[in-house]
Amino acid sequence: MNGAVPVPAVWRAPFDVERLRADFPILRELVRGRRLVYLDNAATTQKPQAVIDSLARVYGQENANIHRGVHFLSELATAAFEDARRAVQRLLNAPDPREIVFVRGTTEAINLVAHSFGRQQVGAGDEIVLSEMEHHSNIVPWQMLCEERGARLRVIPVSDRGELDLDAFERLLGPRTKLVSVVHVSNALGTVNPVRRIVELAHGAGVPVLVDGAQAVAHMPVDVQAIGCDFYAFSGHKVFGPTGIGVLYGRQALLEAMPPYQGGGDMIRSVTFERTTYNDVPHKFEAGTPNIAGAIGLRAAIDYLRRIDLAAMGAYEHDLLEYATEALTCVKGLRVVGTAAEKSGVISFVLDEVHPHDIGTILDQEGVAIRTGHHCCQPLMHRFGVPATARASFALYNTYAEVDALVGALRKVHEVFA
Ligand code: C6P
Repeated sequence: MNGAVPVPAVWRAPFDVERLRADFPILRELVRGRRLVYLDNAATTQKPQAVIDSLARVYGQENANIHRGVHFLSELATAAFEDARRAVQRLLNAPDPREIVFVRGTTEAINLVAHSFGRQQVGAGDEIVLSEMEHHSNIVPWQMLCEERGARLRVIPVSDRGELDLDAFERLLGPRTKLVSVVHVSNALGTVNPVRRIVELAHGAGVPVLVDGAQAVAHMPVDVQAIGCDFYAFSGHKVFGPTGIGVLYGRQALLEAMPPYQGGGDMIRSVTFERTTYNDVPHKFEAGTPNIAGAIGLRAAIDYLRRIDLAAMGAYEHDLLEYATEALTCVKGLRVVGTAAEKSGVISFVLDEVHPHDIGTILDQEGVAIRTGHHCCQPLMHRFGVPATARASFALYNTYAEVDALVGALRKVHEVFA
């Protein structure tokens, strides 16, 4: 009953994908009578048994509210929750656990910064720099802030290959820039952005940087100190953890100076009708009962990732992506949207004369799960002149055979539309 998952030694290369797949029970499921081919990992990843077990253990044996009770279970749950915070700190190589704020997900993390840091720092005429490839979660909160404050968004353009124009970025930085907020890995293109360089340029102009890491953490080691960013956001459900839990990393000095985001229990030190004083960071930003089981489940996912040789995983995913890109490029009438030199995990594509939703529906009949639509990146779709794309997105448990199944299913699309 201690909430900790034993961590065996790291698995060494060669990357044993079949052994990994056995850890994910859903991959044994049949969909429409066929073995599931799950290629929608950018939307959400599947969960290893260790994460599923951790949730069952919390609710079956350890459930209590945290930071409140003096009883045994409450102390146990509090310790497990705070252990989870330290596990996230280690995952991101953050200097201090107080820099890890638990939130619902990437969306809430960005909203927290927009409401708290944004309202404090951004005034009329100020500017926030984003990129053309941002997810709506990293556009709309800033747009709402700009509307409220009379500030404006400046947008880093994206090239035809799906890469950021860093010269244009440098020109956008100016005395009115209050924050740069960019995605680490694009969910719609797969582009891996040079976040370290972006931070360097922004800091050179005295501007803090938020990195949206929603699509990065499951695919590469992330080191917030090496990146040098001021804020980093990700969602638990995209790194093999539960939904409803996510993380905002923030530099301690910034978090200390920021006002609370929401008011309520746990974020206070003392309350009278005249005045409230606030708790220390990170609790100042965690009003109300948090997703306790979610944080403990996320810790189980992090422990699971710690057992994996991330360098071998990265090499495997890279080869799989290359194989898939080549295989898809051979499909008649198919065009890949997003051909950046540095890519991770995602292939977006369009097929002549076939609407992406029709592709998705026909693939589903074959047991192949992909996502179709604008991927919450309407400005990016506009940039590429398409209303939507079909998107296959990969994770560490996907295989070459599944890529072949995708290609085979795309041939069925051709047959239907011939
Ligand atoms: N992208 C996709 O299918 P939440 O919903 O808060 O966990 O994550 C939001 C988010 C923010 N940034 C990026 C880069 C993302 O990819 C996402 C979620 C999913 O692409 C759902 S739209």
